[in-house]
Amino acid sequence: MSGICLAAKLKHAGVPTFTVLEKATDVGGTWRDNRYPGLRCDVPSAFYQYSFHPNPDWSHWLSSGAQIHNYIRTVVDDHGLREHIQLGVEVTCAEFVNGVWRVQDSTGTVREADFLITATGVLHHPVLPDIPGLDDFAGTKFHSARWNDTVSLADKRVAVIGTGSTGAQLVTALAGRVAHLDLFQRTPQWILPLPNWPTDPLTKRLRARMPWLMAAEYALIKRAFALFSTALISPGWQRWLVESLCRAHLYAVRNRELRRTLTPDYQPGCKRLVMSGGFYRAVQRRNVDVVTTAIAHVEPRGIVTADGRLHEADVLVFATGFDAHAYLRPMELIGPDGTTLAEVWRDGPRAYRTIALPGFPNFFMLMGPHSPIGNFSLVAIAEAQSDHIMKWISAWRQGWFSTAAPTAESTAKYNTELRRALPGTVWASGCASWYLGTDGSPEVWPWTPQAHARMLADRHVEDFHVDTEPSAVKVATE
Ligand code: N01
Repeated sequence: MSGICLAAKLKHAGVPTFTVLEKATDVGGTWRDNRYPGLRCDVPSAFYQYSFHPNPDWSHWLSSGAQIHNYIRTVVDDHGLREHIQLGVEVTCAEFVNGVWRVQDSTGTVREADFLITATGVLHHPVLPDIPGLDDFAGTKFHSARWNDTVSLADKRVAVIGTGSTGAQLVTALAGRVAHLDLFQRTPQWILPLPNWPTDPLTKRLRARMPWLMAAEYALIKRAFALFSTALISPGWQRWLVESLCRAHLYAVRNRELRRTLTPDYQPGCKRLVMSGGFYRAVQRRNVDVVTTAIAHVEPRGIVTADGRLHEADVLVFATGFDAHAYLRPMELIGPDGTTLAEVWRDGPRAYRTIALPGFPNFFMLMGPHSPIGNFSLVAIAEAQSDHIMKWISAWRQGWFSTAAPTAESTAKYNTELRRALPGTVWASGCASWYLGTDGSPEVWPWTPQAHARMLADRHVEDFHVDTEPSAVKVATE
């Protein structure tokens, strides 16, 4: 999603030579990889889209993953990006040598580039649980992000492990389609009721005829989500409102014991808030059990919990999330002085203003460390970061510099301010989540998304080591 965003901006700016390298055989990133039943984006489609490519035809207020994937493919075609994309190319290493990035793929082929930009996503590497006996299971098992379409789930006993956004969407979609469903819940989740409805044909026609209507819709939802994000970064009435809505929603669960089982003991938003209008209905079905006893091991017939009970299953689905901190990995980056990314990030991923790294010239990241990823539209974040990167590329094309990288001092200063703000956020209020780094500190943006956009509106050249030498030659030959 973010790579295509930047590619479109490069194309619009008339940059003649750029290449997008993609290891898979199709574009779409997370919307290509995730195909599980019930997958929807919980950010409204009128906002979860590129502002430069509004789509009047979204079928729903919250669209399906398949529809978003198709939208991204359409953007690729409509903006003439296909010719710039090389599919099936997995980058293994990139090294900055003699003023250029030498980018090596898994076949050993090397491409040279003046700028290297990574758009490798945050939730990319599925995590499988470390449960004894998993390999002994006689049925079918797979991770939610590697959905197995060859297995028919009707009339099957399905066990779902995990109750994050994925688990909630999966259970809502599967409950009515399978013989029996066991949901293994280690920690309950707060669920904000978010309704979904189809877009009526009149709205689609109005959107298509009046683009300003779509722009207004985009701006309105963006504002609402920005307001929501303040609930996450500081205490106040917004946080109280979110908590009240979640607590009231719990009363959709009629059975007191089940309601108690589903009630978290941490603040809403501490773990990534789940948005669902149907999850509580699904778990109250006769054929669904919420299992809270810890999983002891797996045996051929199913899952055995710590109380010795066997929960028989034909299919095991791991909705157990992703390694959110493996930015860019296993790719290796090597700076001009031989410093590697592995060395720089030994204590966790740190960046300058979410987009750059000291010691790595002409290198930028989309969705880099501490990008605002808490329940906001990542498309809007990708656009703000892409616009910023385009400012640097445009300055380079005008011959203003040859290489630029943030200074270690400016990066340290930014990270000090960031770390000072993190303890006040809801993510640091006491729960385990994928937002937390290995040091237990949240690896997310502790201010508003507007503050992120404002920060990136300027290049802050004073924070960079800027080399002005040989650029003019390159521009003359471009
Ligand atoms: O993963 P998660 P996800 N035994 O990490 C449990 C985005 N997203 O795929 O809480 C038992 O949130 C774990 O339990 P616990 C969104 O940003 C967006 O659901 O650690 N359980 C947890 O319940 C989201 O946050 C959409 O105790 C185990 C679950 O697995 C992110 O993706 C849709 C376990 C993992 O939850 C990731 O969501 C879907 C074990 N060994 C996803 N290991 C949109 O709509 C883990 N768990 C935009």
